[in-house]
Amino acid sequence: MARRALITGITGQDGSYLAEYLLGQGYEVWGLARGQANPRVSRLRKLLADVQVVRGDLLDQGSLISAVERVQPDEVYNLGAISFVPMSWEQAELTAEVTGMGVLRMLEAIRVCSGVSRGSAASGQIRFYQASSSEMFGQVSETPQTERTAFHPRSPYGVAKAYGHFLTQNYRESYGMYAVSGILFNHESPRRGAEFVTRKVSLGVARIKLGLDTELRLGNLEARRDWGFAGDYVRAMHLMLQAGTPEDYVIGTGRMKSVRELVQAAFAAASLDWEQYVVTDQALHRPAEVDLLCADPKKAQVQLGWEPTMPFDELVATMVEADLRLLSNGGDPDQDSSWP
Ligand code: NAP
Ligand code: G4F
Repeated sequence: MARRALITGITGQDGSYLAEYLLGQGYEVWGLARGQANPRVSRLRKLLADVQVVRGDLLDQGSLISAVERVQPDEVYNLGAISFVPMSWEQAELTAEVTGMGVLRMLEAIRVCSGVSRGSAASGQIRFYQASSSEMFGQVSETPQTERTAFHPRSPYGVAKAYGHFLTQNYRESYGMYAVSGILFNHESPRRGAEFVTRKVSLGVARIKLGLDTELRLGNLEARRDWGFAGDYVRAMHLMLQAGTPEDYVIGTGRMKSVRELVQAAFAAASLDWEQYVVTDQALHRPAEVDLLCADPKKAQVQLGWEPTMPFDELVATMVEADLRLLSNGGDPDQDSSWP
């Protein structure tokens, strides 16, 4: 019988790549989607008709229990979150509820549905993946960051992720559950939300190239990130749940670039000079910035055999080309119109 996976955050970037990957591996894939008429579900269905959808919300414990009872998954991937860092200052409580407490609700749903209690054997149980984030490192104490680097989150989002991370570890230790966290560094693709800097830049470049805009307004150009391709990172999620023992892993490329270098690469991909178009705006700076993030993914390379495949320049060029195609064909990224 096909193995069954339940993915929260199915309508997001990673949900789509993970669903695509697991379907290719022969899984029966179920996605948890919220709302009574979520337009992003139809976008997903256009891309991946074989994904089955179950309604539920990380804010609603009962809905998660019902989803687990209905799907009877072998693996649960908790990707659902308020994931945009600036929004976490504007809606800190909601971020704590969805991104933090949502992890508790999902773990409880699994625990209750598999009859796990303190001291009970937890063999043959549902395996759980938590989408932890390099944002937990925040103001970094060392570079590159490993599984042992201390956390110093710099946003309500980072704090909520740290709660989810420690809780996942705690359920593993308290109940013997197979529950792991992937500490993923920034990963991008043509399906990335338009609010994140890589996609904001690739869309901005495409608009300027097509004569639809004359400038691109950005915040801090000096921040540095370790950017990889989302398609590579979902393979790591799956590998973590196939390992003999449940452990946490850092996933990233080990290479750091600044936002300025991202901008240069993106404009160069469209044969444009970025300095003619980019305007910096103090209003887009954050109350507390994460200045740099750089992964040491050695543990995942050695223990899981995981490797990233797409270099930074290729990733950026791929995103610019995809947005040139999207806009040339009349697509509207703000309307969640379609996914490449
Ligand atoms: P994304 O595109 O922003 O997707 C977020 C998903 O969460 C969407 O499907 C959204 O559904 C869902 N969601 C929001 N509120 C929810 C709620 N109350 N109940 C259930 N689902 C809810 O994020 P992503 O880039 O795919 O990232 C996936 C996960 O990895 C997130 O947890 C993110 O924090 C984490 N992460 C991402 C990165 C990265 O660089 N991409 C790095 C480290 C960690 P709607 O469509 O209904 O809004
Ligand atoms: O693309 P960003 O918004 O991503 P950020 O904040 O690093 O968070 C992403 O990666 C995390 C993993 O480290 C995930 F957990 C999280 O869910 C999300 O996927 O911003 C990247 C950098 C920041 O330093 C920001 O200050 O780009 C800088 N930036 C400069 N101008 C900008 C802009 N960011 C955005 N979104 N918009 C700008 O105009």
